[in-house]
Amino acid sequence: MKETKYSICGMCAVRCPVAVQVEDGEPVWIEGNSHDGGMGKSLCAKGGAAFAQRRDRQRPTAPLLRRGERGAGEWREVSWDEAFDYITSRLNAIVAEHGSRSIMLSDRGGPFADLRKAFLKALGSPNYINHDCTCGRNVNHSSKSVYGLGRTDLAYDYENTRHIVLFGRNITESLKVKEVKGFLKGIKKGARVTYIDPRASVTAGKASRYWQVKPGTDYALLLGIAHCVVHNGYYDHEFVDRYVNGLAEFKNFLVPYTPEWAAGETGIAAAEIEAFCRELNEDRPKVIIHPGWMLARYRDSFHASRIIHILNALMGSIEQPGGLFYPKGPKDAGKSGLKSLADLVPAVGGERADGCGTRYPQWDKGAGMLQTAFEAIDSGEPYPVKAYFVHRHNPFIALPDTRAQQRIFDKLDLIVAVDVNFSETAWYADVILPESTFLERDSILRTEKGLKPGFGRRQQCVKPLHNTKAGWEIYLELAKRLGKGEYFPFNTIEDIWQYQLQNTGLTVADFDAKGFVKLSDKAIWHDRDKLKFATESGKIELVNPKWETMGVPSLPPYVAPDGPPAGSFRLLFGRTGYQAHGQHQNNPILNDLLDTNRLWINTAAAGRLGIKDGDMVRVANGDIQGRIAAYVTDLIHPEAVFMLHGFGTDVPAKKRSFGKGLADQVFMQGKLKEWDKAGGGLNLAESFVTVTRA
Ligand SMILES: Nc1nc2c(c(=O)[nH]1)N[C@H]1C(S)=C(S)[C@@H](COP(=O)(O)OP(=O)(O)OC[C@H]3O[C@@H](n4cnc5c(=O)[nH]c(N)nc54)[C@H](O)[C@@H]3O)O[C@H]1N2
Ligand SMILES: Nc1nc2c(c(=O)[nH]1)N[C@H]1C(S)=C(S)[C@@H](COP(=O)(O)OP(=O)(O)OC[C@H]3O[C@@H](n4cnc5c(=O)[nH]c(N)nc54)[C@H](O)[C@@H]3O)O[C@H]1N2
Ligand code: SF4
Ligand SMILES: [Mo]
Repeated sequence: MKETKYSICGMCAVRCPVAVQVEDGEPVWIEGNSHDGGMGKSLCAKGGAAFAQRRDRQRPTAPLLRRGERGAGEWREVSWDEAFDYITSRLNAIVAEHGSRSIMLSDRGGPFADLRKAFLKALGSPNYINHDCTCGRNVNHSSKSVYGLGRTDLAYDYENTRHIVLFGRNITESLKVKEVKGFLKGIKKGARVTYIDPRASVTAGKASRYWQVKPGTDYALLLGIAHCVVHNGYYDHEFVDRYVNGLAEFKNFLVPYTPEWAAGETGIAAAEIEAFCRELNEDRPKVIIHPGWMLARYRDSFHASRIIHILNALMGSIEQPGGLFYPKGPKDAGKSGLKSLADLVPAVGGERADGCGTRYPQWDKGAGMLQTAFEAIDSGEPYPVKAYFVHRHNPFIALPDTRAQQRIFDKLDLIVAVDVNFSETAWYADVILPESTFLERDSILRTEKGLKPGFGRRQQCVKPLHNTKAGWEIYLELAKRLGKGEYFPFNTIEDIWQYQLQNTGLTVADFDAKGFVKLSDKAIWHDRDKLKFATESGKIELVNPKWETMGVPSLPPYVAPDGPPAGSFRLLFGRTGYQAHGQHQNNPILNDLLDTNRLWINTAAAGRLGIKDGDMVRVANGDIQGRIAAYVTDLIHPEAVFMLHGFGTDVPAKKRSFGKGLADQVFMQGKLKEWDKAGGGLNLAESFVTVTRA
């Protein structure tokens, strides 16, 4: 018998809606869930490789307990019962000695994190942290300082826009299926695209204007653009008069930052900057200037991003078709939201180990900050952290300087990794709990914000092939064994779903037809005359007094980045459409498409070093070095070299990818301790390497 099951892809953190055809208990076809118009039947290459992930045996297929030294890769397969017993007894001992706050959990954030937050809260720890210190933290915090809203509280209407401006937002490769489709539709309808990146990615190939900016100078470029916009009055005067605070101060601050000045810093000609600004003036308010996602990787990224948030406001593009809009939630549709699992558990007070809200008053407590939590593990201050759950997170490659991390992890008494793969971090853990692949598991329901808000369901499409469990089963069982079962009165996923739906008037069966439920038939737009922002003034704050009192200046002067030392290059990195970080390099299908990375190096720079396209080169930073093939090209700025992230694994169990290509993060020595002081994002792009012929 053939049936179609609607679910949510898990091959990357975008989590697209999918339709899976199942025949006699086996998955036979997967495509986008076409009930979702933006998605259609499209899927990316990674989603298409989901069945191969399920079948792959080079991944943990049963709970594993470490036998040898940490990282030695000697494991003993155990029953779930034994794994749970081991974790419970270790945790009980740790809590008895160090208190419940000594437990920490980090994960990949997102719509299913509620359960893990509830779990940790039930254990009495405030130390839940997500992955965002190396992802969108600077962009998020800068958005808070301008609008009082988080990064994801504004979304983009690409399809109906006139101009899309992308600062290193490689939208066609670092992709979300629905977003890239909207982007391509926008281009088809005539939108201009300005793409700014020291490296010409695939997205540069879709752009009407490409600027090969000098790496690390976005803040200068943005100040030049803002100068031109403000001093020529190229902005939406009505919107600005109504909603924006601090324009006069901003204008004054911008005086020295002329386009001519910016040209000197960035390498982009003043006439080009001026022509671009005139276009913005023609195209507004249907303009989208993406505040960057991974733009957040330089020491001044918070401020670069902050200017982008400000420019969007100056364009008047907020809550505007063809511009930015508020993704609406259930409340905006006059409906109740899903009940939170974390609300079942009493609040946990006290200082967080990572210092968010205390040592770092400006940083969001909800997401935490992993590198300062690592400092706490290292120093035992403000209190000891001894047990670490790593759920769907791979800090050894997501954060820089793996060696420095290992030294810190050695101070932990217990490391539990919940993963579908042998991640580099799981390989160093004490226990690996294998989660079932997304095709094989249910998850808690999620809220889907948007112009038409709704709820979505990931459901089990097929049974697990191996001795694996769903996350919800793992955490409920652990909570019970740790004496916290009272908070989770559920036995099945249906029990959880019913609890989540309690106030919504919906039933679980309502998800069967399409996999999601919409709470509004038509797009919801707020009245543009009555917009509210979550800052203290209720306005968009070009100068934010609250952030200033927390030690973050709104408009700091520009400081040029350090150039590479003689003979060195700035190490840049990024993604390909075939891979999600370091997750799928060993996936049989995706490995077949691309099994290694190469080092992009500028033609002239390579010529000086006697390096030809395809030559093996040696890349080094201090005592860290490795060999990789060179890709000699004009498509990268002469000051930088570039490699795809996620390759070069040192986990031998991943036989297809082991040792292939180079890992960028190992070259970022010392960078675990260097971050944007305002926003907290780690300075991933502030490392230099030497390159020589091998
Ligand atoms: N040097 C360098 N560092 C970077 C980046 C970079 O480009 N270069 N990118 C940064 C960015 S933007 C981000 S978001 C982070 C990402 O860093 P992470 O969030 O750590 O990366 P992911 O690849 O999303 O996956 C983390 C882990 O989840 C596991 N996983 C996948 N599916 C499942 C599942 O269904 N269940 C469970 N339990 N586990 C699963 C994967 O096997 C992987 O080990 O890295 C950041 N760090
Ligand atoms: N296929 C695929 N899609 C993904 C992901 C994935 O792993 N694989 N990850 C998802 C995640 S978690 C995220 S955060 C997003 C990330 O989305 P993006 O931020 O778009 O991702 P990246 O590919 O890391 O980086 C984009 C570009 O930044 C450029 N860059 C480097 N330095 C500078 C600079 O000084 N100025 C400017 N303007 N650009 C610079 C790099 O050359 C690179 O081409 O992608 C998401 N989508
Ligand atoms: S972008 Fe691709 S891998 Fe990621 S959720 Fe969507 S289909 Fe799956
Ligand atoms: Mo990310």
